[in-house]
Amino acid sequence: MTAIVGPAHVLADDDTRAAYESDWTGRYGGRAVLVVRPANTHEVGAVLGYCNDQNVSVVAQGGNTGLVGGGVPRAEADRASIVVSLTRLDSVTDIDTDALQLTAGAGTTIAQWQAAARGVGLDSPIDFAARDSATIGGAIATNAGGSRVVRYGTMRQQVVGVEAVLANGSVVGASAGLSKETVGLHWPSVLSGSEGTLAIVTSARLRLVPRFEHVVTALLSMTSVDDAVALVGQLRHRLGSLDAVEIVLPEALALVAAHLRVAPPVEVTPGGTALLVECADHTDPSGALDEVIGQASGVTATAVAFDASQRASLGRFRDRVTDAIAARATELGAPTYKLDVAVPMVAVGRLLAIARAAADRAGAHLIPFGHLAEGNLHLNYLAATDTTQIADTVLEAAAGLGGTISAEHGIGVAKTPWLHLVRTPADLDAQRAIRRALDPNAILNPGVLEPHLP
Ligand code: 2HG
Ligand code: ZN
Repeated sequence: MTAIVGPAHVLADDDTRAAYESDWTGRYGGRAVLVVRPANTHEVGAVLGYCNDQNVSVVAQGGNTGLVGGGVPRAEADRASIVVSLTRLDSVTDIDTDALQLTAGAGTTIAQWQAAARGVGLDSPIDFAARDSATIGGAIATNAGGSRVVRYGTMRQQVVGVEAVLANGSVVGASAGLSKETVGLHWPSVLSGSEGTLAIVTSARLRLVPRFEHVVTALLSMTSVDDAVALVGQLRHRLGSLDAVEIVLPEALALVAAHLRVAPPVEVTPGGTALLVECADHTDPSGALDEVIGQASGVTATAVAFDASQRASLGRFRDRVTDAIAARATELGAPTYKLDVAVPMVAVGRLLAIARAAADRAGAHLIPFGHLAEGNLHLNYLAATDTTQIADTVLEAAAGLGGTISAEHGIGVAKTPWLHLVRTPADLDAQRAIRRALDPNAILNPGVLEPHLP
C-alpha cells in the first residue's frame, strides 16, 4: 500500500485509524487493518486491484457522516477490511457557466460544491445540514436528499457523468456531462444509491442551478400535521419558487431550542407542528408566499426572515436538530437510534402516531422531524433499548402505508434485516447477481445492502 499511496497516507496505528473506524453517532463500526488515503483515480484503481488479489474487503469512506453503518468497517467481519478514504480527491474543475455543470472529486464536500457554484453566480441543487463534512462520493453512494429535493430532486438527478473504479481496479464511466445520451448502461444511474457495493466513485460531473437574489424563510406554527400536508399541496401548486418545506415536530423544536438556549420563534401546541418554508427567486417571492399562507387553514403563528443572517437564525431550528439530538445522546450515554422513513405525504400523520406509540412502549423518547414534501420523517429515538422492536413496528408500518424503510440515508448494515419489507426475493436476487458480476470476489462493502453476507 505504501508503494501506491505513499507512507504518509497509509494509517496503521490504532489512534490514527480510530476516527475512520466508527461512525460519528458511535453506533456502528469495526476494525480496519489499514486506512489508505489515495490522491487520485489511478491510486484508487491500484488499491482496489491489490485488495481484489489479496481478498481484502474495502469500505469506501467520504466525510464519515453516514447514519447506517455503510461507510465504516463491519463489527463482525469474516476477513480483513481496509477503509479507503476519498477525502484527498477534492478538486473542483471545469466549471461551465453556460451548461450549468462542474466536475468535482469524490472527496469534495457539499459546502465546497456550493461555494464553487456561488463563486460563479450559481448554486448547488443539493443542501443539507452535514454540508461541511459530507462529500460528493458519499452523497452519490447514498442518493442523498436534503432540503431542496422538493425543487430539484435527489442526488441521483444531479449527476450527469461519473468516473468510478470497479473491484478489479478498472476505471469506468464518462464525465462529458451530456444531459442527453442513450447508449445503454448509464453509470450515474447504476451507482447512485449503490452504497459502495458496485464500484467506488472517484469524480462526478454535477448540475448547477441558478443562484436566486431573493430568498424568504418562514417558520410557521400549525395546529396539525394534516393542515401542514394540505399547505404543502398549495405551496407546490402555486409557487414555482418553493425551495424547501421542512417539518419540525414539537419534541424536536423544544429540544433544539433548549440546545441553542433560545426560545423558539413560534409556539407550537401539542398535536401541532412547526413548518419551515423557504422560497427563492429572481424577484421577491414573499408576496405570493404570504398569500398562500394567508389562505391556509391551521396556521397560528408565523416568523418570517429575509436577510441571510435572520434566515440562518430561523433555519437553525431545523438545521441544528441533529446536533441537539447528538448532544442529548451524549448526556444520556447511549447512541441515538435513527430511522429515516418515507410514506405518501397523506400518511405522515398516521405514521407519526405509530412511531410515537412505539417510543412509549419502548420507554424511549422520540424526536421527529424531516422533509415533509417527500413524506420523509427522521425518527430519532433517544434512550431506546429494544431498537429491534421499534424498527419492526415502524418499518412495517411505513411499508404497509405504501412507503419505504429508507428515504435518503440508505440501508447500510442498519436496515438490512428489513429489506424484504420493500424488495421482493426476485429484486434481491437480481441485485445480488449484478453485484457479483461486477465484484466476483465480494470485496466491496460486504454485508451492506444485503440481508446476508454473500
Ligand atoms: C437531516 O435531514 C439529515 O438533517 C439527518 O438527514 C437526519 O439526524 C437525522 O436523523
Ligand atoms: Zn434528511
